[in-house]
Amino acid sequence: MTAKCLIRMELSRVKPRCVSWFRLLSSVTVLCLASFLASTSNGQTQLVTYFNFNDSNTTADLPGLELTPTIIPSPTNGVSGFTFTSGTTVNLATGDLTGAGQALTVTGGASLVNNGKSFQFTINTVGLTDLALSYATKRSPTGFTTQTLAYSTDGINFTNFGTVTPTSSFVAYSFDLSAVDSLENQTSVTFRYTLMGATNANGNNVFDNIQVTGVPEPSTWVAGILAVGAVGFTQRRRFARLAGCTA
Ligand SMILES: [Ca+2]
Ligand SMILES: [Ca+2]
Repeated sequence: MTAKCLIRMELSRVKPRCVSWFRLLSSVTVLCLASFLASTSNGQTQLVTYFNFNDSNTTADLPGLELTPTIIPSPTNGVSGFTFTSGTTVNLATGDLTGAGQALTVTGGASLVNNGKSFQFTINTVGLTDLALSYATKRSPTGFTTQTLAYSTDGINFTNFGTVTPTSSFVAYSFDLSAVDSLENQTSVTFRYTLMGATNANGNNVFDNIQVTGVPEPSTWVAGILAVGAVGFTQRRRFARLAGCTA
């Protein structure tokens, strides 16, 4: 028996195995793809960060978790400090079972030091599009009359995007930033609140249930699908080569 003949016999033994490898790997690829799709939100709006202040701190809260970021007095021109008072269920995030709890409170401060002062927080929006900010707020009779909202992608240059005139009871305010493409897919996006108009040291504004939402970029999950597909294809070729099915 010639060497050529021996090789041909060996190949005929291996080829049926190639077919089953192909089937197995195709199934694995499909399963990976299905689980990947199930694990993504497929372009639906999701909570990016959330502050309910029910633990009386300024670190973000998601159900059961304590996550960054943290609300801080702005590094330049920051408010003198925060206190916590009774909160609200207005603008409570879906699925948050912790209730009204506490809320972030800023007073006019001695000599009305906090008029014109700011607080802020910074988030990462990589892979996100169509951002929106919402929160509940109210004022006491001598508290700040105006809240100016601004965003920044460098923490230095801010662009105003809204003004809120709080009333004596909690009201939710929402800002759709989906048209502001410069905020999307950024490692650092800062939201800043600047307060004006308090007429008494104890006059205050109260903030609760600050939400930032976004939509995962289509490119993120499409890239994921392509990556899973590419892995499956590469594995198929590798196994086929090992089994002698292709060059
Ligand atoms: Ca609260
Ligand atoms: Ca917290």
